[in-house]
Amino acid sequence: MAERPSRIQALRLAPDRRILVVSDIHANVPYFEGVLRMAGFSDRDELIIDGDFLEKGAESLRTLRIVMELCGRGNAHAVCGNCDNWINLFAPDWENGRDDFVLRYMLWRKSGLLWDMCNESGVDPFELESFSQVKHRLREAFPAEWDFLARLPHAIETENFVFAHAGMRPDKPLRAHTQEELYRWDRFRDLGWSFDRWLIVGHYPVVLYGTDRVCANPIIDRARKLVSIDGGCVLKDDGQLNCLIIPDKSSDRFQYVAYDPFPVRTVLQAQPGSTRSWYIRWGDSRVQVLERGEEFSRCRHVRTGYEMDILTKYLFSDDAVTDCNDCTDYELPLQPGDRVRVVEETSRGYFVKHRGTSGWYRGALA
Ligand SMILES: [Mn+2]
Repeated sequence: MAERPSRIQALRLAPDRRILVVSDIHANVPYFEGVLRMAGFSDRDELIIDGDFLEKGAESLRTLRIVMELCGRGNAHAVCGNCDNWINLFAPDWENGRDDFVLRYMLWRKSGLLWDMCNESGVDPFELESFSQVKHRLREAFPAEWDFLARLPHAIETENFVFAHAGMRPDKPLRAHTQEELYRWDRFRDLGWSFDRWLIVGHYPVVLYGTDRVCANPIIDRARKLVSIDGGCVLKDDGQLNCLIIPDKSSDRFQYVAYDPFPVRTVLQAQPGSTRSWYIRWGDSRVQVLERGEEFSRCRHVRTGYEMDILTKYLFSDDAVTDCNDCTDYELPLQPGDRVRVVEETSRGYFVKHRGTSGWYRGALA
């Protein structure tokens, strides 16, 4: 794949304005609207949309138009993530062999920007001869949308901050980065790099950095000036959309709010919290089913041998060895009066979130 130069946008901000940062909206309009409401977003704030506002969720084209509308007002600024880079379909060095791959992706997902554009414009990808025809029809049908995507920067910089979707190299000037070096890093935090200016990234759900428990809140690493904010919106059943709040362009006294749609209830009994737990997660989710039950199944995590009961509906297949949804047996330490967000209600208690951390609560809720 070609190494494409990046576009970097330098942003001059007025003092005394909050900077709100959201990433990885992934076409989830209710979460996006929910988190902006919680943050009290208004014309007096700046909003950075730190990449991956498209794909995976239900409403890519609608999300794009909302982002375009916000950016058109002047106080919102979007960064291109790896899921937003559709304009590269029309790059001179685009390899036509990749068209097939894109078409297969579209037909498999049955959602996403190209799918939505086909639906709205009445283009049937099966009727045209090649994907090349499809994409050129879509380009003609949605000029404003493609123009917006073509102008998206791959990073936004201010005096004290860099907003890039996935990461950057500390040893290279920002403007010398390729697109991929800004929007495609896995486990970026594990590289151990530190930065002179604060680097704010999304892309890699923060929950995946956990080992024995699951927390979706932003990870703020003061020593390395690195903040990871992807709360796993759309990708995780118990995920959330985080909004990092920078109080002013020269402040690093960060706060955040997080949106998820789960009902909030009140804990009635104290629970000590587990001393031993495990988190089975995406990419490392192969389990052996020891005993399959209707609601829960006893499973052994193949790589570690750790055994736990997993909701049977979280198992991906009926096979004896299968992958499963992200899950944990962690029991949260809770006090009466604690407010929790209920993700699952089962015969063995509630799977809840407390301050961003997911786990089981075996008692009663008001
Ligand atoms: Mn991404």
